[in-house]
Amino acid sequence: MMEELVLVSKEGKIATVTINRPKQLNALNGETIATLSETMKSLEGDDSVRAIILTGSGEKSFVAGADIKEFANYSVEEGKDLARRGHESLFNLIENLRKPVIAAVNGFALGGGLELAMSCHMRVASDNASMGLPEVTLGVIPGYGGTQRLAQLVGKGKAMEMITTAGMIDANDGLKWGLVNHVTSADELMTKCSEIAGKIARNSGVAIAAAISAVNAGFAEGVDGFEAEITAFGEAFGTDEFKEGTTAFLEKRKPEFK
Ligand code: CO8
Repeated sequence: MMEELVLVSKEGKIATVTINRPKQLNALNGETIATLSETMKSLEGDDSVRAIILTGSGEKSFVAGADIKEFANYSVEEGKDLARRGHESLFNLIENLRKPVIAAVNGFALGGGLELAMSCHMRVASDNASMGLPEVTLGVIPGYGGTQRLAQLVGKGKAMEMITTAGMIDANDGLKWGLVNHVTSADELMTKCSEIAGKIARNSGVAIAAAISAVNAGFAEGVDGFEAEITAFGEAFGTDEFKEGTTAFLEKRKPEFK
């Protein structure tokens, strides 16, 4: 029987998505990207899910990159098409998902793998993680948003160094550089991610979706992030969750967000 490429499990309001090609270190082939995309869309529409953890199967790798075997013989047009489809169907989708996605980086996060982790809303790395964008060793450049999102996270100088040297950094440098939010032991990784996801799940999902959109607006070309914030802030006053959150505070009880 064919192994499923993407596994989904749910515990309470938290869904865990596991990329499941451990023999290929979870390298992203087209089918895995398409399945991940469908999985994320379905979880976005699932009212029982409030936060998502994304990780890789096995103890060695989050994702070791795009599947080199698949694109090794591509033409210029095929390369462009592959990158554009990836951006649209998965990487931008995750970045703009209405529910926070936490990357649990459990080993190698290289090339498209680091780009996938960077499209998530936050990253927690185990202390055996190695992260880098080695594309220039293959004669290609990061094509799933790495040139943009790495510079946003660690600044232009460090991004230039990582991309041009193709070097890998460990979890502690990732933490120092702002690439990851937390570092844990391998054993504690999923617990830490669940703890963060649990905090998220207690808050207003409607407000969280609006906040994600406002933060992202500041990085979008031709969009005024401050204006986006003002609009989203005002719109929040018309939501049931605003009524519940403020009423609960005034009644000295915990809010119950649906
Ligand atoms: N693609 C395909 N197969 C891979 C990949 C990959 N990215 N990474 C690992 N594998 C496979 C290996 O081929 C090997 O398979 P097999 O057993 O059939 O030979 C298996 O996984 C295990 O790998 P190794 O034996 O190499 O394991 P090691 O522990 O010796 O090494 C490394 C681990 C260091 C992670 C090593 O596997 C490696 O260097 N992998 C490639 C890393 C890399 O260069 N990643 C970037 C790829 S390019 C990319 O991601 C571009 C993104 C943008 C694309 C935009 C659209 C084109």
